[in-house]
Amino acid sequence: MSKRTNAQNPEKFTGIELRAIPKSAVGFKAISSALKHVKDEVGIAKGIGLLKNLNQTYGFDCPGCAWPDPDEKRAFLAEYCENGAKAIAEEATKNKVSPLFFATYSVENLAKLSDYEIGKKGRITHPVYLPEGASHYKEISWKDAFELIGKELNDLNNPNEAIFYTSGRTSNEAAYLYQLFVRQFGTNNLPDCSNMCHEASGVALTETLGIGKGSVTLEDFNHTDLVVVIGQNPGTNHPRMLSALRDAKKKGSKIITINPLPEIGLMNYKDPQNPLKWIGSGQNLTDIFLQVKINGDVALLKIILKLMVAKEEEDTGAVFDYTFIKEKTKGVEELLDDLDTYSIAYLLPQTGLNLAEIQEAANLIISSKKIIFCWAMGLTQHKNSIDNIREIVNILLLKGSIGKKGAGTCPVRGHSNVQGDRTMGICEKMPDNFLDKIDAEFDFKSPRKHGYDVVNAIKAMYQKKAKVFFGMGGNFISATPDTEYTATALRNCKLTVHVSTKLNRSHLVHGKTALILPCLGRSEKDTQFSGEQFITVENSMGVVHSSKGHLNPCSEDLLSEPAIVASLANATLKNTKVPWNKLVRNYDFIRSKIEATIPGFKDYNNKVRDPKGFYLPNNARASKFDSTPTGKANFTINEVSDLKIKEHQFIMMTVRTHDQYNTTIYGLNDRYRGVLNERRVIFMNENDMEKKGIKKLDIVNLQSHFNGETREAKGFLAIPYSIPSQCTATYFPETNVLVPIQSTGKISNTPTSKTVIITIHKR
Ligand SMILES: Nc1nc2c(c(=O)[nH]1)N[C@H]1C(S)=C(S)[C@@H](COP(=O)(O)OP(=O)(O)OC[C@H]3O[C@@H](n4cnc5c(=O)[nH]c(N)nc54)[C@H](O)[C@@H]3O)O[C@H]1N2
Ligand SMILES: Nc1nc2c(c(=O)[nH]1)N[C@H]1C(S)=C(S)[C@@H](COP(=O)(O)OP(=O)(O)OC[C@H]3O[C@@H](n4cnc5c(=O)[nH]c(N)nc54)[C@H](O)[C@@H]3O)O[C@H]1N2
Ligand SMILES: [Mo]
Repeated sequence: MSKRTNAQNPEKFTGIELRAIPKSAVGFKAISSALKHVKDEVGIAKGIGLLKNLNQTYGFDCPGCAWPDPDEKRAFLAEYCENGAKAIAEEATKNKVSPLFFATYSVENLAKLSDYEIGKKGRITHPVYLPEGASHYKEISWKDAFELIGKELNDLNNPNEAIFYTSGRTSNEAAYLYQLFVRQFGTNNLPDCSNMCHEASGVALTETLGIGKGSVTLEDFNHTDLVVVIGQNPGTNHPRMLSALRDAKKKGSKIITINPLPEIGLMNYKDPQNPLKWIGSGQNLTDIFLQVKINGDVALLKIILKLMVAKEEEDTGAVFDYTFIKEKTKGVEELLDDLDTYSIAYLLPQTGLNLAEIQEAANLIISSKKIIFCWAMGLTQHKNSIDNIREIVNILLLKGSIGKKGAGTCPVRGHSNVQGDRTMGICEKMPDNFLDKIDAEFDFKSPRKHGYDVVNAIKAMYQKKAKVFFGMGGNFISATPDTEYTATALRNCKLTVHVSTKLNRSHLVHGKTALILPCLGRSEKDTQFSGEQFITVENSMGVVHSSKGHLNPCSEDLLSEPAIVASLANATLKNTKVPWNKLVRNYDFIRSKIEATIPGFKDYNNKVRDPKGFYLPNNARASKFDSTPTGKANFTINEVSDLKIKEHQFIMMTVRTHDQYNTTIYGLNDRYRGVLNERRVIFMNENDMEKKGIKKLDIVNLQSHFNGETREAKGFLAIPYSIPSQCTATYFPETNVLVPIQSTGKISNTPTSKTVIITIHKR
C-alpha cells in the first residue's frame, strides 16, 4: 500500500564541494557543461543533431525559457544556451520508464528518491494506471484510460469538482483544445503555472497599461539608453538575454542591476559567439549594482521617484516627459502628492542601501530618454508584487518611456509557452468577451463563474470540494507551496491524472487512483492523419511562431497533447458539437478555430508558415492606452512592504540553481554561485552567521513562521555569501514545505516564495 509516500525531497546530503565563485558567466565552461549533459543523456551524435535544430528557423522551439529568437540572423551557437541544451537533453534522454520499470519499483520506493533521482529515470513510454490500494502502476490501454477518466468526471456531482492544471510548455493548439474541452465540460477550473509565476505582472500591467504582457521587442534592446534588470537572474534562467544586454551595451546603453545577490551572469559575462575573447575575465555588463534587501524594491523605487521629482523641481523638463504625461496618462498629481508623504529617511532602511548609490542610479534614469525595465520572480513572488510592478510603470510613465523604440516593459516569462497558453484561454477567469466568442463559434454556453487558481485549487482539494485533478504537464506537488498541505490535498482526490513526458514526484503523491498519460515532447515528430504536424508557441515578446520536432518519438505509444485532449473530450462529453477528431487530423483546423475566435490571429495558418512568425497586436507597444478602465495609462499609488521581521528572524527567498528547470533537476551543481554537488544549502550573510554562532557548512534546520503556524524543513548546510543582512536564499523545491499556503500576493494570489519568514536552528 502506498498511502503516505514522501511528498518532500529526502533529507540527505550529497557531498558538497565549495568553489570560488567564477569570474564570469557563459564562456567555455558553459559550452562544455552543456555538451556533457547532452552526451550523458542522449549520446553525442544524436545530441549534435538536436542542437542543430534548436531555435533555428525551421527547427523546434527551445523548451527552456520564453526568451525570443532574433527575427533575422541566427547563429548555430548563439541560439541555444547551456541551459537550453540541458533542457532538450533532458527530454531526449536515452532512459525510459516502461511498464516493466513500474512492475519493478513500487510507488513507495520511488517516492523515497530525490526529485533529481526521480527525474533521471527518464521518459514514460506507456499509459499506466494505479488502482485503489495498489502498490505499483501497471500498463493500461489508451482507450481504457480515457473511459476511466470520462466516467470519473461524469460521476462528479458538479463539474466544479474537477481541476484542470496546465504547465507552460503546452502548445497553442493543445491549450486551445484543452480550455475548450474544460469549458464544455462545465467549469473554469483552469489553474496554471502562471498563478505561481508572472500573475502579478499580468494584473499590474493590465490595470496600468491595458495589456498584461510586456511592450518591448528584442530589437528595442538595440535602441535603448538604459536597461534596468530587477529581480531576475538571466545568466541562469534566460541566458540568451545576456546577448541582448551585450548588444545594448555595445550600442552605448547602460545597465542597472537590482538584486539581493550579485548574480554572476549580470556582473561578468563572456560572449559565446566570440571564443577569442574568452581569455581573461569577461565583460562587466552591470554599470550600477544595487544590492537591495529582499522585498525592499518599492521603498527603493520610491526613493528613485523622489529623486526624480527633486531634480525636476530644480530643472523643469529635465526629467519628465510632459507631452506624454498630459496626452496619455492619468493620475500624476495623486502620485506626486503621495510621494510627498514619504521621507527618504523612512524609506532608506528598508532598502539596505546608502543614498549615494541610489542617487547614482537615479541620475542614470534621469538622464535617459529610453528605458527598458526587465523583471521576473524577484518581483512577482511577494505579498506586494503588484506594487513592485506598478511602481516601475510609474517611473516609465513619468519618463514617457513606453510605446516608443528602445523603451518599455519587459516582464521576462518563464515557461516557453506560458504566455501563449494565456492567450489561448488557459485562465480561471477569462473575460466574458473571450468566452462569448468561443460560445458563438462552438454553439454552447461556457460557464461564467470564475474557477480556482492554483492556491484555491489546492484548498478546494484539501477541503474535499474538488475530487479529480488533471495536470496537463508540470509537476504540481513539487512546484506548489506548503508541500505537506498540498500532498494531503492531492491524496484527498478520487483520481489524479498527469499528462507528462518524464517521471516526477506528482506521479507518486496521488489520489485514490491515478493515471499517467505519456505525451510527445517538443523535439519529437508529431504525425497525425494528414502527416507530420508542427505546433505554435508565443514567446515573451508576443511573437507567435512554429515549432517542429525532428526526433522519432521515444516510444510508439505516445500521443500528442492535442490528441489526448480530443480523446478525452470524446470519452467525456455527451453533447458536443466540436469536431474533435477532425481538429486533430490536421492542426491547421485548430488554428482556423483560433483565428475565428481570438483577436490578432488573422490569416494564422499562412502567417505562421513564415519561419519568423508574427507579432500579436500590443496596444502598449503602439502607445495606445484606451483599453484601461480610465482610457489612459494609469499612474498608481503603491504601498511600501509591510513585512516585519523580528531581530532573530530572517527573510528567505527560494531561487533556482544553475542546474535545474523548475522542479526538473539536471544536476546537483550551482556553478555560478560556487556550490557543487549539493542542493540542501542556505546562503547567509557572514555577519549574521557570526552573530548566531553558525560556521560555514554547519547543519541547520529551518522553521517558517506565519500567522502563529510553524513549518519545518530539516538539514541544510549554511554558506556565507554576499547577501544583505537578515536575508537568506535556499533552493526551490526543497524548501517549498516552508511556504505557507495562506501567504499569497495581494490580488495575484501568487505564493510568496520570495518572502518566507524563517528562524534558523543549529543542529
Ligand atoms: N535554466 C532554467 N531556466 C528557466 C527556469 C529554470 O528553472 N531553469 N525557470 C523558468 C521559469 S518558469 C521562470 S518563471 C524563470 C525564472 O527566472 P528568475 O526569476 O530569474 O528565477 P529565480 O531563480 O526565481 O530568481 C529570482 C531572482 O530574483 C532575485 N530576488 C529575489 N527576491 C528579490 C527581491 O525581493 N528583490 C529583487 N530585486 N530581487 C529579488 C533573486 O536573487 C534571483 O536573482 O526562468 C525560466 N527559465
Ligand atoms: N518555492 C518556489 N516555488 C515555485 C517557484 C519558485 O521560484 N519558488 N517558481 C514557480 C514558477 S515561476 C513556476 S512556472 C512553477 C512551475 O511549475 P510546473 O510547470 O508545474 O513545473 P515544471 O517543473 O516546469 O514541470 C516539469 C514537468 O513537466 C513535464 N513536462 C515537460 N515537458 C512536457 C511537455 O512537453 N508536455 C507535458 N505534458 N509535460 C511536460 C515533465 O513530466 C516534468 O516533470 O513553479 C513555481 N514554484
Ligand atoms: Mo515560471
